[in-house]
Amino acid sequence: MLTSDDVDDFAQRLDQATLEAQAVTQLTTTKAFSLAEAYTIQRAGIALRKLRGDELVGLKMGLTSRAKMVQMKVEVPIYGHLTRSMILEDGGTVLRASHIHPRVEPEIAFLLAKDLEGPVTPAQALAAVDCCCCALELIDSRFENFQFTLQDVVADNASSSRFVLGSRVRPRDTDTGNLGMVMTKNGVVVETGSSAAIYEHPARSLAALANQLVSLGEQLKAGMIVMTGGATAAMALSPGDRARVDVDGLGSAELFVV
Ligand code: OOG
Ligand code: MG
Repeated sequence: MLTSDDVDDFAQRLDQATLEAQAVTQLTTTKAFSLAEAYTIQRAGIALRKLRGDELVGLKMGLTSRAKMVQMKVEVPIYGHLTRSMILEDGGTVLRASHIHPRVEPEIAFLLAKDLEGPVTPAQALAAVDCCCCALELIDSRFENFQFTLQDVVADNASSSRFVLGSRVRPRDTDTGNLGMVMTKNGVVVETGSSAAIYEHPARSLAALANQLVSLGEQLKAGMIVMTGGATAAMALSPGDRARVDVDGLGSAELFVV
């Protein structure tokens, strides 16, 4: 079992790694910990961001598609916290030097009109949605070689770094269940897929998040953004790259790396 000093130490280590863009060794090689403890470390890390004036704007699901589970060799869906400083406007630029080994993945995001409390079915979860949009998530594991165990990646806030929401929002009754998704790098198609890859349906990912939060004392609130998880494997980025996602009926989102 971790002591509260262990939790603080691990959260600080990951926070420093983020601020300095320096990879660290997986935490679990220092001391084993449970999944519940991993989420405690994650929340401690978010508390450190809040001390710097950052604020919670939403939550994300991760490892909800087979492609992501296979790529990362972790087969359990997880969630993380999204803060205001992670928002990048559509077409915005990120510095390669501020990241360790950035990757980008195509996603569907929901904006909530109402508080959402589990247990809920996907249909009930959708009733709390205001609108949906396409999104890109920039992930940047704080661990060496982008390798981690389930506990490590949860402690590391599910590798969150930045995210871009597409500007074309669609109403909640838009069926996001099987939309074609194309991700390009510098105009060249790198990944193609369907939103069906996201936990069978992005709404199912949203419901799973609400249901997971029940036992953890956290809530999905009206106004929050929920990223439902990458539909394909993530794509590595280098300076000069332009990454873009196009989703059937939802438009596009893009970002640049310098
Ligand atoms: C973990 C985060 C996964 C997703 O959409 O599947 C994730 C990782 O791949 O580093 O955000
Ligand atoms: Mg993601």
